[in-house]
Amino acid sequence: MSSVNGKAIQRATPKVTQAFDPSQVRDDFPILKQVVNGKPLVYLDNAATSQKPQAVLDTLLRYYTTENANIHRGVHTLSALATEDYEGARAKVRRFLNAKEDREIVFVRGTTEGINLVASSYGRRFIGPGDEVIITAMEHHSNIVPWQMLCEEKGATLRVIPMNDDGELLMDEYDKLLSKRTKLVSVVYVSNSLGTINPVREIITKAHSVGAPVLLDGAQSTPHMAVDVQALDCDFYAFSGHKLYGPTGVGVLYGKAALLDAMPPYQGGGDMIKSVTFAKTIYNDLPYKFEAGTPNIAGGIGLGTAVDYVTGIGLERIAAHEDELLVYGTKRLAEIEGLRLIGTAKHKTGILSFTLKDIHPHDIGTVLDQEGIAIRTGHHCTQPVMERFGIPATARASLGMYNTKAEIDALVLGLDKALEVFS
Ligand code: C6P
Repeated sequence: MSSVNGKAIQRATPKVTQAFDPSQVRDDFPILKQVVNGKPLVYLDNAATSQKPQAVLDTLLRYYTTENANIHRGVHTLSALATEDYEGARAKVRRFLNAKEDREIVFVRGTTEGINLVASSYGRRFIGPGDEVIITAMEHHSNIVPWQMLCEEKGATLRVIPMNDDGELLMDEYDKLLSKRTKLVSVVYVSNSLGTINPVREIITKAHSVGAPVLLDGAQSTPHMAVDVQALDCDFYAFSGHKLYGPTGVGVLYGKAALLDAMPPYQGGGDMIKSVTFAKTIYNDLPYKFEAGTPNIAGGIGLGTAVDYVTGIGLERIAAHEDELLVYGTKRLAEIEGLRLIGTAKHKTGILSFTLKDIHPHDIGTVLDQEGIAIRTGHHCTQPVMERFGIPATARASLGMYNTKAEIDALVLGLDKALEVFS
């Protein structure tokens, strides 16, 4: 364990694992060779979306140049090839998450759609007046608004687990919120604006003790740590391909087969049916029941390649590297006078969210952009988190597998420049 300003920083992966040298992977990402505003690109906006390795780009090109066709429909060769690759990608994701069966892997547009699917389908069927849904104080809007909409429609109540000043959940408060009224718990695994890794195993065990299923928002955990949905025993798990070095417009909802089976379809249309007459429609089996219409075929296949790529390097090694960078970045930022780190949980991943004196985060972002450094500024779709810390916005550097200590140094130099410009 390392220490910054007397504060212990616990690593995301307790296992001792050999971190890798990021120069080994940087060559795989063509965009990183880009010059932006006359400076080499320093890409520190990985929580928003990560860059794509050549292998993923090649897959997209190969798909469109050699086998583009609709899936599950045609008898012709291209359709068979595309179907085989798309279903092959599903099997890769199943292995990646260690789900029991391929039919538990539903392709969606991303985390947002995955959560909306559960709120619309599971929520509408199983949540009613007087019931309660529990979320946390650090949710992304996509894990707040769908539940608010559902609760409003059903006369149910949304309960929120509060957090402390470090951005850690108050688990005693969670215990108090749980009751037989709790019908679902939906929690972010890793916070996008604070970097906190939540104690999801404990959250799940406690929710199950009152009979409530748990959805994990895996948007920020999936790219940074190995996830085993069976070991976690979560009931639903949603993530986005584009944060996992895969294409945009595709993501995954994992659900336990028994739950998915009991849920009504989310959307109606082609592919989600076995037969249709004007009198009655028989729905398709899992997972197709939830995949109405032509999906993002290239995206799904590209996500399969991203999974192969990440697995080839090893998530433990990626996490070890990012942890090392997080410790280094936390220490370097602490040296800057007037910088306030937002999100100082003991257990966190590579998110460095901060304010700097009274400089508006957008101004910080603009100065850094002139230096070729990409970060995100704003509320990061977590307005309640900003409110909790009494700030309108933060500047956020978020780390990926290809980032280096030299890039953290460039960030610090850029922040010195911002201080110079705005002091
Ligand atoms: N966070 C960020 O810059 P989509 O847009 O569906 O791929 O992911 C939504 C989402 C859900 N949960 C969490 C924890 C997230 O971080 C995100 C996306 C990006 O932090 C864009 S707002």
